[in-house]
Amino acid sequence: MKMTMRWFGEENDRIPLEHIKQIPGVEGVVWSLHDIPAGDEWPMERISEVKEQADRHGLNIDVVESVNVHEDIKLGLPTRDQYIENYIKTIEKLAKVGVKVICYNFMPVFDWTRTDLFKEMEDGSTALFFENEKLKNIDPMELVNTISENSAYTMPGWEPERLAHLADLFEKYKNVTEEDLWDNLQYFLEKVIPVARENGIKMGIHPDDPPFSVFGLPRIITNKQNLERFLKLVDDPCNGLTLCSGSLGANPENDVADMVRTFADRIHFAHIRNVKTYGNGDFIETSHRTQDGSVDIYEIVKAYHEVGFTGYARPDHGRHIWGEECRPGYGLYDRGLGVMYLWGVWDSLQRLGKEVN
Ligand code: DNO
Ligand code: MN
Repeated sequence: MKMTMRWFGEENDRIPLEHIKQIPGVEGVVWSLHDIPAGDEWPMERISEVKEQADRHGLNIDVVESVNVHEDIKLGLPTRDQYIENYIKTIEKLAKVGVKVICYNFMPVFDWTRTDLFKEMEDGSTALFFENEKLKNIDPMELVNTISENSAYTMPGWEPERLAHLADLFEKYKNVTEEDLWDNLQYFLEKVIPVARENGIKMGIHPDDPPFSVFGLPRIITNKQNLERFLKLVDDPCNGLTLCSGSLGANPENDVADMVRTFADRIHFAHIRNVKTYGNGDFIETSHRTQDGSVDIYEIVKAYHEVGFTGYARPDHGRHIWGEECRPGYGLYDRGLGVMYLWGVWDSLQRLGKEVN
C-alpha cells in the first residue's frame, strides 16, 4: 500500500507540503489543477510546476484527483468529442511527468454533496453531515446559500460560476436516464482507456457520493453490482476503481471489504474513511477509527492486506479538530490521524502475517 495525501496546490491549500511530508509513511500528494474548468486541456507548464514543487519536498505526484469530466460527455451531447479529445491530451501530458493513476467521477452536475459542512459534534469538533430529508425539501440554489453562509469554501461542483448555469444544466438532464448515463460512460471509456493503456496510466472512477440519486439526477456508480457492470464496460486492467469506503459506506447495504476482495486487481486507488449512518439516509463523517462509525475500517484494511494491495491509498475526508481552520473535510490534523490509524492496522497485520507464515 502506497500512502498519499490529497493536496489542493500551493495557492489553494493552507497546508504546506513540508507538513504533509512530516506525516509518517506519506510518499506522495494527490493533486489536480483545480482552477482549470472541466473539459479544458491542462497546460504542460502548470503540470510541470506541480511536479517541481513536489520534487522539492521528496513527494511523488503519481496520483491525480481529479481530471473532471465535462457535463457534455455525461450528457452525451455532440460536443463531447472535443472534450474527450482534450481529456486525452491531458492524459498524455500527465504521463510525461510520471503520473500513474487518474481519479475521476461520473456524477451529473455535482461532486460530493452534504447539507452541512461544519456540523457541531459533542466533543467540539465539526464534521461533514448529510441530512436526507433536508435535501428532499430544498432546491439546490437554496442549499448553496445556506451552506455558504457559514463557510468561505464551497463543495466541489458548487462553484458560483457553475451555479449561474444550474437551471440550464438541470434542464439538460431532464430526460437523461440511468441507462443513458451508462451509454455515455461507455462511449467515454472506449475512447479514453486505450490512450491510458498506451501511456501507462490507470484510470480509477470514484463512486457517487452519496451513492444514491440527489435532486432527481441519475447516479450509477453506487453499489457492487454496478461496479461489476462498470468494469465490464471496457474490460481492461486500466479501467479500474477508486474504491471510496466513505462514499459507498453511506449506504449500509454496501459491504466495502467484500468489494475489496472481489475487485482487488482493478482497484488502483483506495480512499479510506468512516461514516456513521442512521438508517434513514443521513450520515455524518467520523474519525477513521472503526469504533467511531458504521464502516468496518479494520476489516477493509484487512481485506486490502489479504489481497496484497500495492496500489495507492489515502485517508479521505477528516473532521475539523483542534481548532483548525480548513477547507471542509480536508484539514491536516484528522487526516494525519487517519493515516496513522491505517498504518497501525496495516503494520500489525503485516507483523502477524510474518509470524504466521
Ligand atoms: C469523496 C471525495 C471526492 C472525490 C471526487 C473524485 O469521497 O473523495 O471529493 O475526490 O469525487 O472525483
Ligand atoms: Mn472519496
